[in-house]
Amino acid sequence: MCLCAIAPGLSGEGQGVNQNSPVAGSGGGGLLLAVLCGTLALTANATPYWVAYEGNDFPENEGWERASYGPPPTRYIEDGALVIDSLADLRTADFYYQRLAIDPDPGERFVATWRLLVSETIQPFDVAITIFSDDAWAAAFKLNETTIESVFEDDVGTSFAPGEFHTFEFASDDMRNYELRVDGAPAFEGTFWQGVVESEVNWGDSAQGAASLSKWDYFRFGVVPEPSCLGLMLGTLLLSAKSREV
Ligand SMILES: [Ca+2]
Ligand SMILES: [Ca+2]
Repeated sequence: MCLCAIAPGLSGEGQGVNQNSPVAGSGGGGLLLAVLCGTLALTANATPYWVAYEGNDFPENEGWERASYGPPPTRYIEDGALVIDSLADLRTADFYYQRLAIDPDPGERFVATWRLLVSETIQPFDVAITIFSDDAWAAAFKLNETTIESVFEDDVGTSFAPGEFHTFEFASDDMRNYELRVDGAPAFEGTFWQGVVESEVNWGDSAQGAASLSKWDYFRFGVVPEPSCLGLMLGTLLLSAKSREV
């Protein structure tokens, strides 16, 4: 199996982006060795923005690109979650990606958050999430029933209880360093790896040679104001309101 071969899809317009608000959105991916080097036209993306897939329909119906290799998995929507069941065939990979400019500007933060249950995995890992910055720095995570690990770093990861959904939140101010929280608590920090693929977010069954049963309650990403900036803005607003009162 080759998780490190996770690379972006072959077609590329980003779409389904909901600007300005953490609401609903869209996504799709590729499993080829990274051969695309910024030659695809990207959708201009004013920041902040927010894209949210909520598991109520298949991702390709909500603006995500789909990359599927080998026999298609069994997929269905269950209780507002997308179920991807590839246990029947190790050759299957099936994942979803958006290609668009994703980086935060100064004073902003890139965030990706997903709620996921990996019920079963054949081979150590099959499910993965990859984030490629606009200048091709990459962070990727592979998950199984009990573990999330950084793909491009050694011994960076954490474990969690099996058999239940967990919430993961990835955040980066500079697309070089990141922090990852699990169920709201800080789990680990890490650094991006210099790759060759630009401007993509993908998630799903990302490996051929491995199989899994995963349930995706949601996958959301976007750029939001940094908490400190938000506080500063609010403070300024309060001060100006107070000065008007005087
Ligand atoms: Ca697979
Ligand atoms: Ca959901």
